[in-house]
Amino acid sequence: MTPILYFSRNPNPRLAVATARHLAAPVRCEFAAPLAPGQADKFRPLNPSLRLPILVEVDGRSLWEADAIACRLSQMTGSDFWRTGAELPDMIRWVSWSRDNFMHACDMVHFERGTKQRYRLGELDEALVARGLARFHETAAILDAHLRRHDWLLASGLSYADFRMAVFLPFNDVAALPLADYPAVAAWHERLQALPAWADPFEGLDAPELPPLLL
Ligand SMILES: N[C@@H](CCC(=O)N[C@@H](CS)C(=O)NCC(=O)O)C(=O)O
Repeated sequence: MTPILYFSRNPNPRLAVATARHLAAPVRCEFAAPLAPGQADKFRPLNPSLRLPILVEVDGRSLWEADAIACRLSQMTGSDFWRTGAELPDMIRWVSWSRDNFMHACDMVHFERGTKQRYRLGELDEALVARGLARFHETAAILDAHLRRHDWLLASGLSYADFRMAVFLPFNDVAALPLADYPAVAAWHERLQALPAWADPFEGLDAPELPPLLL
């Protein structure tokens, strides 16, 4: 028996699959669509919010939230990708900051230009895009200042905090965030893209493409 990591190609499940593959974690990645008709009965006991990623352990216990799953995958593989020692507070600082700041700003814009258009969730709201872009500029400036002095968020090197912070950047063909205005952020994302698990976490997996954008 092998733990199962349920995923789709959307940002948070992509993050979990990238983490699993970066760590060579002993999990089987299985495509899922808990919000699709007829799927709720199977997935509600695994995650009551019907969102991905979900990790189901061999004893049947399930864990949801990409951050919690990344922590578990690091435990499973004995990796310090999720730090356990002196740098743990610093890692949590960046994970936490990203959720309310840089990642949140990216999410606001990506939701309008990407998710809403893929899943027919309503018309693009330019006022929300403008608010997201304003937040992006505020927070990218802070991130850029840090990354001008460091290759990765933590002093000792790559960690899960980098993956979490960058979760929406592989979707920038759609979100069109002005990354080039922040050269250190752009260079940091280039470094991430050089990691095969980040560049193409779905390689070899059976995973339908995301629905096309509404034109
Ligand atoms: N806070 C959750 C967010 C989970 C979430 O919103 N997942 C979205 C994708 S980003 C989802 O399940 N969408 C439906 C799907 O992909 O089928 C996490 O970090 O894992």
